[in-house]
Amino acid sequence: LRKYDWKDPLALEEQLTEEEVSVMDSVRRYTREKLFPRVLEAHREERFDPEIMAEMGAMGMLGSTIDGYGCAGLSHVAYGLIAREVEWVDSGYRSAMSVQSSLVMHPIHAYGTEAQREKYLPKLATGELIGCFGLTEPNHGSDPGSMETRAVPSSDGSSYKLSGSKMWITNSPIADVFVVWAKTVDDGVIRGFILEKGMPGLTAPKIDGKFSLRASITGSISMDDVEVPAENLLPNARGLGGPFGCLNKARYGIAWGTLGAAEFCMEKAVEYQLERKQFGRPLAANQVSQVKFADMNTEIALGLQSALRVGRLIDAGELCPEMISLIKRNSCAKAIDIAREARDMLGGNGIADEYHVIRHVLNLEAVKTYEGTDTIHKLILGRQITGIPAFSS
Ligand code: TGC
Ligand code: FAD
Repeated sequence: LRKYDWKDPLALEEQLTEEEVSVMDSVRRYTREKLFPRVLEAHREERFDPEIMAEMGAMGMLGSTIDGYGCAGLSHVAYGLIAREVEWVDSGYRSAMSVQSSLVMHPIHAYGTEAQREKYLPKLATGELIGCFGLTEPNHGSDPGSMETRAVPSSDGSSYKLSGSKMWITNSPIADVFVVWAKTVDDGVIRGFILEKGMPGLTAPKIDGKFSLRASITGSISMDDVEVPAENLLPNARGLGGPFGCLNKARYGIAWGTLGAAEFCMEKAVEYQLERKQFGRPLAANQVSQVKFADMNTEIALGLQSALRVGRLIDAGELCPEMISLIKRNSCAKAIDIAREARDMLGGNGIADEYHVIRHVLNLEAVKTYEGTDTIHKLILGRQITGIPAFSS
């Protein structure tokens, strides 16, 4: 009989390739030795250190599924494993990595010209350039199809003038490259544009006072007649399928990442309850604690298996957006339940940032909301089950 390993209950590691195990191990070393020691202060001071992008770049963690242009050309399973290790430390660091990889490098690679790929991808891969993705607007979050940002083509077709604003944009205050989605006024079609820091009329102020993802920087984007050369249009994206193609990748990464946060919280609760004694014995000796640990272990193990299954399908060219909705919302919901339960199991210490669990609880609130809220992903599944879209009349 095999021995049960609660740190890898369904033997996930045996289902990985040698390369995937090696990526997981080296990213784990980096995140635990170099990222984890910084996160407490970063969270307290609401600060993201851009140097982290360069470090991730040096590790091959940015745009890791892209072949060429200085990228690692890894499998989507490896990308998921990277997200899991980073989010074990903090969802905000995973945010920075996934925006750069899935929401900035992916659209340039998938929808851009060869010249755009060569200009931007190598520097985004090293972290020398930082990118952001502007889809959400102050008045349009779950319903990006109603966006108000407009792109007016010049009479000679050599440029576009972009006007509008984007809200809740990860990395925008420190971004060099902005992938922005706007409707071209002549046809009302959503198109993607690459904007660069310093373009006249473009500003990206920071949003202060977040109680979630404080180690990630978030801002808005304001565009006041920003003149964008026509060569900065992403030619191969038309309609909502463009931004959603990017969201598929990022949502998939979140499905792995949030389980990393859940693993951290469970490990912390086990360690704490084995050490702390009340009524003359370890808290972990109570049946109620063991039942909670069994539930956590089960949800994490099943969640990781489902993320692995979807990753293997993506690598086989069988991406199914609804499967991604299923695992994104499930991982977020299970991770937030586990983090809250772990917080309770640490008693009063559970609310102290030095124990890190409350930070994960707070972070997971935002992760449950961005990239499509829990409700929106349920409605995406509901539409497939019933054939009736419930978003609007
Ligand atoms: P709908 O009619 O469903 O679709 C419009 C067009 O888009 C296509 N499409 C997709 N294509 C690829 N992948 C997907 N997942 C797709 N979903 C839809 C669809 O085929 C159609 O194409 P066509 O050619 O027929 O026009 O559109 P809808 O307007 O009814 O939208 C429905 C809904 C609610 C599902 C959608 O709007 C939605 O998903 N809303 C959530 C918005 C969202 O996720 N925003 C995320 C912003 S970015 C972000 O949060 C980054 S956080 C980063 C971090 O820090 O980690
Ligand atoms: P709303 O759409 O106004 O939703 C409010 C509530 O109503 C939610 O509970 C929702 O589930 C519910 N709801 C909405 N429609 C329906 C319906 N039809 N039926 C039932 N319930 C419904 N966006 C980007 O473009 N780029 C980024 O980099 C980015 N980073 C982010 C970082 C952070 C920290 C946060 C918090 C958000 C970020 N976002 C980003 C925006 C994010 O994607 C949106 O917040 C999200 O899509 C929800 O939109 P909203 O906030 O406008 O909420």
